[in-house]
Amino acid sequence: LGGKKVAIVFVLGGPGSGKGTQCSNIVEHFGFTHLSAGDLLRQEIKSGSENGAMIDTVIKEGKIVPSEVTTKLLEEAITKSGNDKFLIDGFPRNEENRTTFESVAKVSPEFVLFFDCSEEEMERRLLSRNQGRSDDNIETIRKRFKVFVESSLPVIEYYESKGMVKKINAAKPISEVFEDVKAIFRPYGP
Ligand code: UP5
Ligand code: MG
Repeated sequence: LGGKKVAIVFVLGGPGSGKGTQCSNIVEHFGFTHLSAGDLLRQEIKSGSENGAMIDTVIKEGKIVPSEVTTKLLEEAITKSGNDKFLIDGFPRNEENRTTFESVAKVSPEFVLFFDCSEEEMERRLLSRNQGRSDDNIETIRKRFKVFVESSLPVIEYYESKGMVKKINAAKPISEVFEDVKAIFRPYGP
């Protein structure tokens, strides 16, 4: 990050657990900059970059984009930003994402916010979202759940073993989840 000193919170949880929704709330109240890895990748597709077609295919399959691609997008966004506190939403999604980011950014997160929610509830939310996402269909949703359990949960377990995870019950209504989130962020707020 070119020597830039930053505070990072990784916001993790299954597809549809409410990461994006709660990150918007945190930004409003606590002055963080929200970087959704998924949004950055979708922007790459739209911009017609050389990786766009590959990213599009990977997302439709519910798989994980190569670490160096996502890490570079995050690094650029952090460097460009005038802020020094970031919510990184939906990344790292596997152990390779984690180690790649660590070695490039040379920073470990303040903590990991983990939104815990049942697949049944997440599926309901994703199927009623209606924002035209290419991965919000039942076939891709099932693949996303499988990848989450097999590849992303181990990352959360890694941070858990270091005592760095703050787990939130994300199955409650949005405002109730945010009450629990606020209690965690209060020490970091303005
Ligand atoms: N909603 C939210 N909270 C609710 C609540 N408490 N009660 C009732 N409804 C609630 O919420 C989803 C929907 O639920 C919304 O309609 C919301 O109103 C409602 P949202 O806040 O959007 O949930 P979020 O967890 O952000 O769900 P999202 O679908 O974005 O999660 P994913 O992790 O699946 O998606 P992401 O964009 O991070 O990644 C997409 C794909 O990109 C991945 O599958 C992967 O292929 C690729 N990717 C990578 O390869 N690498 C990366 O590092 C990141 C992504
Ligand atoms: Mg999201």
